Amino acid sequence: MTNDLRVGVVGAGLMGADHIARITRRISGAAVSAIVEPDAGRAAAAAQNAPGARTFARIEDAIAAGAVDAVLIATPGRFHEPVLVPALEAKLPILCEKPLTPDSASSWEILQLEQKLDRPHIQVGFMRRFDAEYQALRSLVETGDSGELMMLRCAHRNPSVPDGYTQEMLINDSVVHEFDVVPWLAGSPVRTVEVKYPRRNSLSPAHLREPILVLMELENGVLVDVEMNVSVQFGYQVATEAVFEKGLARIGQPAGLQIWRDGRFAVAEHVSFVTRFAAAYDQQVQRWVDAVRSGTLVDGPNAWDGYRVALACEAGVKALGGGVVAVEATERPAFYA
Ligand code: ISE
Repeated sequence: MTNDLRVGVVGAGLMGADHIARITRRISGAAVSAIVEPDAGRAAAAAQNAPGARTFARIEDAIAAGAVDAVLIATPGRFHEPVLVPALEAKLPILCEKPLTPDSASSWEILQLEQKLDRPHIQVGFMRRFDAEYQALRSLVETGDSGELMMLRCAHRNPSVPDGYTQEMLINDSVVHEFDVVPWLAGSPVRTVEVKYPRRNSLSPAHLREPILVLMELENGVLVDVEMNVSVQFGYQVATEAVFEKGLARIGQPAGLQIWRDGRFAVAEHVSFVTRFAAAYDQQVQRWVDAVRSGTLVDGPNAWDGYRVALACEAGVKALGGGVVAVEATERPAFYA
């Protein structure tokens, strides 16, 4: 289609390949025009799902070739900044997978660069905000139908993690999602973070001490606990129970076909975030594409949200070593209102 938004996808690993297939098959108004990936084999494999896309080793080459109208960054977080900078300098709209950058100092630098433009250009890929159940829970909090929210009890469970997954990644790669979605749900920033260690799972990789229990206190007094557990073996589960003055609400329960047979009851469970959040990823990318085409550029978490999350993660990593750690308070610049 002639008027499709020409998206350059940077990174063709698990998430990049998933986004390339998504844009090609399920998103309207956009096409993958460029795949930026230094690994030629990976680039070629991903290109099978993106007819007509050109491949480049560097984002600068794709920009110089005039091959992209917008950029979707799906590399690991430590490679985001070298893509964000040239993309912002070229004034391109960006959807950046989480995290914005790996630390608050580099996220701050990105905010400074973005504020030279006429409006925010970066959306951060915290896809949980596009999950229908999370949205319904947020509406319940906002309407006050069940009274005031008092507590959130969150479970974040992965079946297992790859060898390269470190202790800090429990916070920076996993709880990073709760650091975004909890303030969005509860309408209040995180004030403090604490980490507690239950008995260790003997099935965890030898270098990990987990599961962990992350406790957050929000500025409005809501208390949150997050069971972060990356060796549960049985499947992938992200669930929340919200405790209100007049009731409870639950999201993230197993859904779909229920089977009773041979004296047993079964419902399928997810085994990966790719399927658990597939509909949320679709919504996120479709709304971003629509926003870019309409000139709004961002429809979801922005770079300021990404910066706030980076501050919370820094507190969370410190809290892995013990104690209650405060998250630096900040004032949102008018640019991000
Ligand atoms: C992974 O990077 C994700 O973003 C998933 O949503 C999360 O559940 C997982 O723990 C992370 O490793």
